[in-house]
Amino acid sequence: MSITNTPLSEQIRIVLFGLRNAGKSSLMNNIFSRDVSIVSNVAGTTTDPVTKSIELGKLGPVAITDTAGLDDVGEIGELRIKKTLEFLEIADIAVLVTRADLPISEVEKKFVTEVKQKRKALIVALTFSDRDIEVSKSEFIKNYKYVKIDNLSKKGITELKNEIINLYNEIEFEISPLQGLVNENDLVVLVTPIDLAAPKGRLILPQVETIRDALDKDCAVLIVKERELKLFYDSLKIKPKLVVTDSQAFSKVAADIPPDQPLTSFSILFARKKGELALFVEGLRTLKNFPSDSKVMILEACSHHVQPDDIGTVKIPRLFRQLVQSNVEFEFLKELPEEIKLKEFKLVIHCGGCMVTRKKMLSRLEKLKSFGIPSLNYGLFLAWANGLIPRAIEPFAYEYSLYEK
Ligand SMILES: Nc1nc2c(ncn2[C@@H]2O[C@H](COP(=O)(O)OP(=O)(O)OP(=O)(O)O)[C@@H](O)[C@H]2O)c(=O)[nH]1
Ligand code: SF4
Ligand SMILES: [Mg+2]
Repeated sequence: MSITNTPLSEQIRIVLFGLRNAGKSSLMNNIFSRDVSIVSNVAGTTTDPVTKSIELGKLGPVAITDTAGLDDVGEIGELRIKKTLEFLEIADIAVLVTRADLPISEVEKKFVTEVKQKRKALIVALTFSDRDIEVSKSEFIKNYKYVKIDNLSKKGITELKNEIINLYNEIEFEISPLQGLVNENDLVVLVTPIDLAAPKGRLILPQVETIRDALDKDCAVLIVKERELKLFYDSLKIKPKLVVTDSQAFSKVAADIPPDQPLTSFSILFARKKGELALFVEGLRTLKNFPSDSKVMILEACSHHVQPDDIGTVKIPRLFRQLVQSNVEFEFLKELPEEIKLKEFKLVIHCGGCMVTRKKMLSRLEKLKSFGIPSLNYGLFLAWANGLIPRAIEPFAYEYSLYEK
């Protein structure tokens, strides 16, 4: 995706923070090689945040924001600081811009503590490196990733960009549930059964996130239970771009809508969001000729309340024994076991991972990959068990091509 068609909400956010006159706007202009922000020696030149997008290597399009000084003064100054700190909430990478020739200030120390508390990635851009470095500043930067910058000669700019790109693995960057699947003004239908397993009075996280994502993408959303789907679907005047259903209602939903209607499940959207749908699709291969007397791990990522007909402990083992191999032993775990034990498993079926970060999921899946243990997730397994593969992965060109192979 290029900068122009990647919504800002899906770009990695890099924010330049620092005291007034630290050289933030000069740095911004040097990163973009043109005048994006106003530079002057008057403290407090930048009053409103300025955001621009740029391609940065494997990070793809990133949005960089220049902010007002963290030490702004007066009533309006305080409001500006508040506004600046709001950008810390959405920042994936915080760049602290600080002058080499000045001592570290309390404001900067406090800011860095906050960045750490919020577990954001941090880089220190040491501006004015054309001057001698002050003692307390040189002590301070030892604790952080830093790059020496001279904004006047543009020294250090490429290095800073590279350091930012190197943070790739530290950023918990997830694609959004509907990314690349819908465009503005599309209609998305979400099918959300309200059964015994549904939490009282609210929707589950994957549903809420998908609704929000559709709205962010300027789509309309029709939310129905599986029982009402047919009635409302048949009365629609425009064809939905995508129908997303809870895995458990998959067969009913598929039967109630035309075969050419793109359809997938929340679990599959979230398997992709965590980054490894392709791996799970490859995992489907092991279901053919699954060895008897072998062990299957059911791996969940949090301790949710176990229901009477629980997906992980009851439904999946039952379906697996019926459809894949009756003679298998299941183990139910929340963490990957030690290596000796891990090697005993022929397959791992992971939950949707809705409560954990992509980083955590990826590190688990990487480990399984390194041991040559295939993995699947609940959504994909249930879709397969209900005979809906390949239909449920058709909306994903790459993964679908893997399946076709
Ligand atoms: N010598 C030297 N001067 C610099 C450097 N970076 C910025 N300056 C100068 O410092 C002054 C302030 O730079 P700005 O980029 O406007 O600083 P800022 O952090 O955006 O300031 P505010 O918007 O007021 O918060 C300007 O006169 C710049 O030319 C540097 O690396 N070395
Ligand atoms: S993280 Fe996994 S176990 Fe926990 S609620 Fe989400 S899908 Fe279920
Ligand atoms: Mg400025």
